[in-house]
Amino acid sequence: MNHEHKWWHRSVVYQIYPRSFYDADGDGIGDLAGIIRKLDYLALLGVGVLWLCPVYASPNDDNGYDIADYYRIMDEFGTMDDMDRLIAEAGRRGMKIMMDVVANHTSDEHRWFCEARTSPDNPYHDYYIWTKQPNDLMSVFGGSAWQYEPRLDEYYLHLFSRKQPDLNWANPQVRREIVDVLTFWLEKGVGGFRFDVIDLIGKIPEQRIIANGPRLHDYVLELNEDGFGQYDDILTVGEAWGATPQTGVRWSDPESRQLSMIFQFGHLTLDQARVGGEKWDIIPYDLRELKTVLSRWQTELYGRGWNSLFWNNHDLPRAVSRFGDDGRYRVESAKMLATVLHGMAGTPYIYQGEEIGMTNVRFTDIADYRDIETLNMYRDRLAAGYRPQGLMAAIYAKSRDNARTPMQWDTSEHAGFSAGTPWIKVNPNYWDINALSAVEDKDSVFHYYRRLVALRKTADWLVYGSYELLLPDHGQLFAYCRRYEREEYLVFGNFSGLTLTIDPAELRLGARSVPLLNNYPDPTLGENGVIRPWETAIIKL
Ligand code: TEU
Repeated sequence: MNHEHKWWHRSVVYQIYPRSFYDADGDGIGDLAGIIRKLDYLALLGVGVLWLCPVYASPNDDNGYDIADYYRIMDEFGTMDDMDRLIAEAGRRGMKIMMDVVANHTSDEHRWFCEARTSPDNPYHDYYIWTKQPNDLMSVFGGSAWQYEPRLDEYYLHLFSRKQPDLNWANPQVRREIVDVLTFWLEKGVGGFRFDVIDLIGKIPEQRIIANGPRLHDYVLELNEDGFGQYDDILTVGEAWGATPQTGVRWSDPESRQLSMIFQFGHLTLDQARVGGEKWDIIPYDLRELKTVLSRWQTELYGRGWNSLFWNNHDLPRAVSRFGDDGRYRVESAKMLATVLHGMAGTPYIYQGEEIGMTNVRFTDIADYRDIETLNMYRDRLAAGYRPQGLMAAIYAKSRDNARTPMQWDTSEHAGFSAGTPWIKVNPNYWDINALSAVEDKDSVFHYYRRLVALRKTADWLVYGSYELLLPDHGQLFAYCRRYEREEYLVFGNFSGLTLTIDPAELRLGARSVPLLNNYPDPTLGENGVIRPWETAIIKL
């Protein structure tokens, strides 16, 4: 390793979707006071950072990813006093707060945009991106990315919803404003930032350059040097759908003064049609490809950059439903996915509910869905002649609402999330799957995650060891070795419900192998080389 050790090399980040985490005041919407009440639960899990999805004032066209004021808290979530209290109370328990910075766009209700659309001469007009001649760019949420503004006889760019106009990063004042936002939150004592769709800020729409624009890294350098780089040890992570392992090095090598790490999505787009397909056009994924993608990131960033490790977030379906078995082997497969991910080099992220093995949801009535992306897709594809049944199947597999149903706390009404009526229905399986029973059961997914989180705090091999993929052509088994100084560890996971037979020597297992963590008793493959359904282990060789 050629670079300095950082506190976040040993930490695990827990992502909170505040709207669905815990509702302390009974209005059906999670809030900051609710997060404060659950801090002891999070401290028990052992995580070091809490990433909050946006909590700023917002009309909620995209659940807070449309910010109307970066300096105010959303009314439903509480007040700035609550926020200060959350930072302090988390800090007392050894946890830092990571803010979600949505700076590619604002809400159309942001003061800047309200001014911008009044006149081409208004100083805020140039905070956004306008044209007289819209091209064929499409919005991620459907339809044209250009919206006509009759008052100006111009169109503004919105890569997301019409209520999310894109900021013009070529304007130095815009960049100054965002640095000011960062400084405001840093002064409050937050420990990190997650930058929403950061790879889009260098766009040149007239040339159809959207991700990875030519000045992207100059802008990020500026955020670093003038903003968070002025403070010690800030953890930063950028959402970068368009990243490759090569650009990943640039993003995360400390020498290029960009971010601590990025979120890349190469492993999470393998189950969508390759040619012209969107996430809704689902194909089965191939484990060999999944291994190739994750292994490339492991080896290419080793000693140069730093990886983030995640299966889940607020935009993605639940991993246990997507890559595991959310029925009979739910517990085994949730532990397996956790092991294979946390066994790698990088900073792991746990999305709320993942630590108890929460699953996808199936609402039979489209009216029970809330997500703008899901609802727009359903409307547009229905109009284009798709069958409702097929659309519902795609929604069950991929809707962002799979991740957004309320956190399941206990077996009381609405899973103990709210004393009121939740803004989105709870998953009815909360009888089986909830935090209270997980904490009480020492063999639960929760306690397994706890052990993984704890291991990262002490095990140098886990944090700094090299990575080598084993059996790359095996279609069900994901196995790799980590090596550090004279120690060697095996991590394996069976990504199937099949019983596999593997020669123990192929996994370098020998008489001296000692299991550290496993989801079945005695995972050393015995004499017959048997790996059971969804079996996983970490073994010292
Ligand atoms: O997501 C970026 C993004 O491109 C998503 O729309 C993603 O492609 C899609 O959700 C996958 O299904 C970020 C945020 O994480 C997301 O919640 C926001 O809606 C989006 O930016 C706009 O701010």
